[in-house]
Amino acid sequence: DEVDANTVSSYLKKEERKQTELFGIAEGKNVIMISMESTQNFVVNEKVNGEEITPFLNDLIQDSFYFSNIYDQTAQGKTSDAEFMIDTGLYPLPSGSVFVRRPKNEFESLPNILQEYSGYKAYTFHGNDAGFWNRKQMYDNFGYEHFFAKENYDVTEENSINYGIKDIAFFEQSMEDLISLPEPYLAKFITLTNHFPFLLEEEDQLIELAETGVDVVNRYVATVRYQDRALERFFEMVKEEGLYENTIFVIFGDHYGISKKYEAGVHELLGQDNTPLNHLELQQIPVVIHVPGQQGETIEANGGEIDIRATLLHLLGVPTENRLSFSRDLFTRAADMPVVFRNGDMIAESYAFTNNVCYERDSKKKVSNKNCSSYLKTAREELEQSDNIIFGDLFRFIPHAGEES
Ligand code: GP9
Ligand code: MN
Repeated sequence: DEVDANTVSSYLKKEERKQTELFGIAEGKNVIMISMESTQNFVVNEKVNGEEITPFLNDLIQDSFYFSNIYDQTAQGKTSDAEFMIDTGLYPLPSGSVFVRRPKNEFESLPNILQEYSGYKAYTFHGNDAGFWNRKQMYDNFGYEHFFAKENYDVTEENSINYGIKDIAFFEQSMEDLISLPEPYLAKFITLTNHFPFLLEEEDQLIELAETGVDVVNRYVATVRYQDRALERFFEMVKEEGLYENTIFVIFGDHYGISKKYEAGVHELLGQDNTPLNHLELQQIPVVIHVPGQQGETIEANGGEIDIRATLLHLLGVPTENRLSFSRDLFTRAADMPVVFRNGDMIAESYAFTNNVCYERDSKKKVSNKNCSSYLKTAREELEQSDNIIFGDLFRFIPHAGEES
């Protein structure tokens, strides 16, 4: 209730939020967000048989902000957890998906913030059924104007595989609706083809399969490569339609694609040992923010998927001082703030905690758990406060930034 709401408010307001010269560089631009299914960061700038897995993304990164140390923080809600973090700035739940468990809560959603800030309208494009992950209901709650889901697309045997319409057809068929949206808009695209078990017809195989001992990984390389081609096609069309210049593009992997069960293939591909620390590092997802005309820069700071939201708001010039959110702008994120995982793991600047062991990251050596304890305390507090907000539906009691408090 209100007492809990005050506790959460004061916890989050302790933190200082800094401005940089990048604040507002994308002010007023349309926002195109692309959630790349199951895309891990190890594919970026990696080659198989001498061929880049993601040639388009690798090129784009040259002219983009590339956040090269960002971790997947999703839990059982998978794609929906990724969406939830970015749309609300809260952590996913310890079990299940918030989309399914708490679709009627009050949230300070990204669509609502952008609407309030500058009249943005928000839309989602995705080839699966509108009811999957209870998206339709949650999107209505978040304030999306419309969800262009499966029934919006011409889905045939020919143009679909696995979960549904293939990414190239998906982007091509989305264009007509994209160009008709009132500006400014937030348009979220969620890809589908690079989903386990990573199936692809031969005609769509644009790279030779990898040759590790794990077929899932060998196929993954090809579905990621196909998705990369779909992104390239999308950018071609966006340029043809004259939408490119006035848009900020936020592109990220939603979560891991290769689970522990198949990870030996990744270790083999990358020539690394199977260690708990390597497994933890493989939870990195690519995060790329492209602002046309802006010089490229790689930002190596540690961060989590949840931080994408504040980073975008920073570039759009939306003040977040009075927002209650666990998202921290990646340009200024404090180095000693751990990246928090739902399974009890955490990553800090010099230490990482996984499988109940504290590691020194530089030496990769096990060290006394004391070295991790203050970070673990922060991690527990973060998750507890976030869970309290969700389970108590505390935004009902917290004045929104736009309102008088
Ligand atoms: C389904 C797609 C995949 O619509 O988003 O879901 P996932 O299994 O990754 O949560
Ligand atoms: Mn997913």
